[in-house]
Amino acid sequence: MEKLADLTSKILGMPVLASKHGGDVDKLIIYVHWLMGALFIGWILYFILVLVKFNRKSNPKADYVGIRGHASNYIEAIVALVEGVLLIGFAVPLWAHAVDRFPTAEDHPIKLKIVAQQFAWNVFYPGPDGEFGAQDMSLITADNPWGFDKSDPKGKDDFIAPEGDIHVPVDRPVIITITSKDVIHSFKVIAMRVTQDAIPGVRIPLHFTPTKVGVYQINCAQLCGVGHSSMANGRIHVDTQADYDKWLAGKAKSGGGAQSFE
Ligand SMILES: [Cu+2]
Repeated sequence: MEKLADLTSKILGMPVLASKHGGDVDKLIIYVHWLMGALFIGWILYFILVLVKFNRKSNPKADYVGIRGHASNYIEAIVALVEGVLLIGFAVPLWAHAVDRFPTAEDHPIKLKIVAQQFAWNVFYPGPDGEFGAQDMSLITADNPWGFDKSDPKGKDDFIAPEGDIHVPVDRPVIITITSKDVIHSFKVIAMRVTQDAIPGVRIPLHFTPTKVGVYQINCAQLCGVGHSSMANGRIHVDTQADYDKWLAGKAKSGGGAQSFE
């Protein structure tokens, strides 16, 4: 089954996979394709059967009773059973993983905040201390557009990743809290098999664990305006832990601090 799934993945041209849970997402997609393929063949066979069995030559007179066998009931039951297995066995656990089973402090997750806007991703890092400084809407001014509380010591080392470039270490869970500054956007990283709408006024967390070092594209999956396509310039750089530490240290040296948000 595993080999057949790999082959199907190649036939379907599935995109690069670089996250831990992504394999299960792909499996669900592949199994749904198998079911759809079986239904496609089944309906075509049924169509041919109907053409042959119920044509005018073999049925010159209409039959008011119709089919007496129970084959269709059995087939229907089997299809419903397969659909039930896909739903309960694959889709529900995936959903539970996405919304319920967030990494805990013991998993040492990387925590980020993303604020989408027309047409860019503002990526906030908590800095070496791993904690974000306080934010409050009432603090928003022309020179403090994100409303950071500059008296909060936790915020001193926070920084914003330039040009929507995210750096994360490989094999460590990433939790991103997503919101939007203006319209509805959608944070989508195909390689990580994650998609989450960015909605103004709502902060929604998502999580994934990157498994492959590399650079992956971020897409906006909601048509958000004329510059929508330029949101695809965002990148996730999955680094080795050493490279990530180096990058983080460089950021800390460059000043960091809530001031750098201005
Ligand atoms: Cu967008």
